[in-house]
Amino acid sequence: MKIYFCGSIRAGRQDAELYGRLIDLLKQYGSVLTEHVGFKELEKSEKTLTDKFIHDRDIDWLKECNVVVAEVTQPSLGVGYEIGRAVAMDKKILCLFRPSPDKRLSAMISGADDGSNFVVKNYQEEEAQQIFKDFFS
Ligand code: 6IA
Repeated sequence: MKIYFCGSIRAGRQDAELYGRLIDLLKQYGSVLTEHVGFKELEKSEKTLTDKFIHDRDIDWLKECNVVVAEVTQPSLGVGYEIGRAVAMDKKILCLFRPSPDKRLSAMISGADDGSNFVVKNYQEEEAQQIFKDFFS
């Protein structure tokens, strides 16, 4: 099982540590191709890569993966783009959103939920383990 994890990078790193913990949970189910999304020091390790290299490498990984898991609470153009490309590739997709009074998920994500191939879950972090268990079973 190859898992492509999406989370905000240039759109803001406030959830980076949470991404790291979710990636650790996901490793029980397969290999996570995009583990760097949860690295706190990402800016340093990826600094020498061109944007074209990052884009083309990520699209190759997206083609290669079996499932996409996206943390969508912090809105990110890159994550939205990856989800759209993944839909076009017929990938199975799980989007995770932490509701709060000041955040509303885009209708283009919440409205894409079809209950099977594209699943959107409102969650709190402690529920992630059970959500992954259900999604991967
Ligand atoms: O628009 P954003 O930057 O928030 O897009 C984030 C999403 O795009 C993530 O899910 C990643 O899969 C992908 N992505 C964007 N930038 C990178 C990157 N390096 N390395 C890998 N994946 C990326 C940027 C490094 C830079 C801050 C020095």
